[in-house]
Amino acid sequence: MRVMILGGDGYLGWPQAAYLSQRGYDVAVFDNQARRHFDLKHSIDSLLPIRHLHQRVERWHQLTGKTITVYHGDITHYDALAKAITEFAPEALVHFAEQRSAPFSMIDREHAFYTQYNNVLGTLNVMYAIKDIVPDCHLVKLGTMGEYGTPNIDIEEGFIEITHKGRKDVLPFPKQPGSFYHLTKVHDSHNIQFGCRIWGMRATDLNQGIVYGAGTYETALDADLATRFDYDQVYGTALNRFCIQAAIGYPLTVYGSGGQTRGYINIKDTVRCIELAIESVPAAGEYRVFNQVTEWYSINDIAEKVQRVGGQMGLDVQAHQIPNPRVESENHYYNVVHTKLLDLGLEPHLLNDEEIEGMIRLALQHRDRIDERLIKPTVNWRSTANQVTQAAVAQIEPA
Ligand code: NAD
Ligand code: USQ
Repeated sequence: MRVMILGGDGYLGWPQAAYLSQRGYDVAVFDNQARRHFDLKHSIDSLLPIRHLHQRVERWHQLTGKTITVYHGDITHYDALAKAITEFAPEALVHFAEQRSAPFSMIDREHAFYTQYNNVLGTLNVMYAIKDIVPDCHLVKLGTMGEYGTPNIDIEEGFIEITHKGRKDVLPFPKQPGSFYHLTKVHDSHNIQFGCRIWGMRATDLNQGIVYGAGTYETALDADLATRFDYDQVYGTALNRFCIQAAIGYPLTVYGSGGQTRGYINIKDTVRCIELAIESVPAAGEYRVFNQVTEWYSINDIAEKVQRVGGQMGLDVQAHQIPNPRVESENHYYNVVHTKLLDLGLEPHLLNDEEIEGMIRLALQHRDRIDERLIKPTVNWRSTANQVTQAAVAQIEPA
């Protein structure tokens, strides 16, 4: 099967490309390098050194004999996207190519605008490219669990049966996202569902939880195949950040009282979930929603796990509750229905001590690459005068 991966140079996109290529899929990646530009602009770097996309692809070919086709382009520029899709003629399009940081989207108007433009209009282009060029192609779109927010009822898998004034219907589950980024995923979901309804498009919308882990079996084959590992306050996610913090003796940054509960998934399960989605093609006009999550924890649970594992490794790990820079509920109910991917055959890698120890060891190994100034949160949901990083502030006003 020919599969094109939009955003194939990112944290998830690159391991996905390698995973599918290893299993015999004919893979192409499409990326505009926006993520790497952000790093360059703000002097941020991945914990693990990462090779340029063409170097990764070359190394992959040397090691496995397999070819991954590379397209450089921006999904918001229709001509480049249409050209790549016409040339490669994918049977499945996996769409990771979005600005995916909630703090980034809350910096100020420009960052909110960029995020919504890039994600919502980019996805609209992807939908039109499918409709006009490869109408049978299956769109596998990365959404997020954060679309649902934290309602005081169980989170169903995309849809909920409602009885209202004596009448019944199955309707999209209500959405209460917590950032301008998370909102883009809601807008995308509506657009995609509409595309399925009016054009007969086939789509799977994957509401994915927070991904953790430093790579997959494929990226571990060689240092040149490593995927990015973010720990900064804009792109780093909670568990990955806590492991780095534990390694350098930085008190774990628990935002607020730490009762915020979120769904989590190992990066090794992410790549498998996408394969499962690709392999079970929806009917023409079908819009499916899977909750791509395997377990959930509060931030305090995560901090406690990292403290305990760090302690077993001889590290003195403290956790500090700091004023929450976000506007979110810190004490809420959370229970998620997530059976569809399990029914298709997912066997989850659950979060265990070994996984956490592995990430802390990696951070210790790359200790010299960790910039402490990138850890403290500087983006506040309530402020319009945010700075991206402490490093950026320090560059303007040296201490
Ligand atoms: P990432 O930022 O590492 O990768 C995204 C890639 O897309 C980058 O390489 C970037 O250059 C590219 N890109 C962005 N805009 C583009 C555009 N207009 N045209 C072409 N390429 C573009 O992010 P990630 O962590 O790999 O996440 C991938 C997807 O999965 C995102 O849609 C994200 O919302 C979703 N997701 C991620 C997580 C997570 O914890 N990482 C959790 C749930 C959902
Ligand atoms: N948090 C802390 N300390 C930190 C960082 C975060 O307490 O140092 C808290 C946040 O306040 C929040 C929770 O941890 O309550 C999750 O934050 P996060 O930064 O780990 O994840 P989030 O902003 O939700 O975004 C990430 C990805 C995004 C994806 C989302 C999945 O960046 O692309 O969509 O996870 S979900 O959360 O299910 O929406």
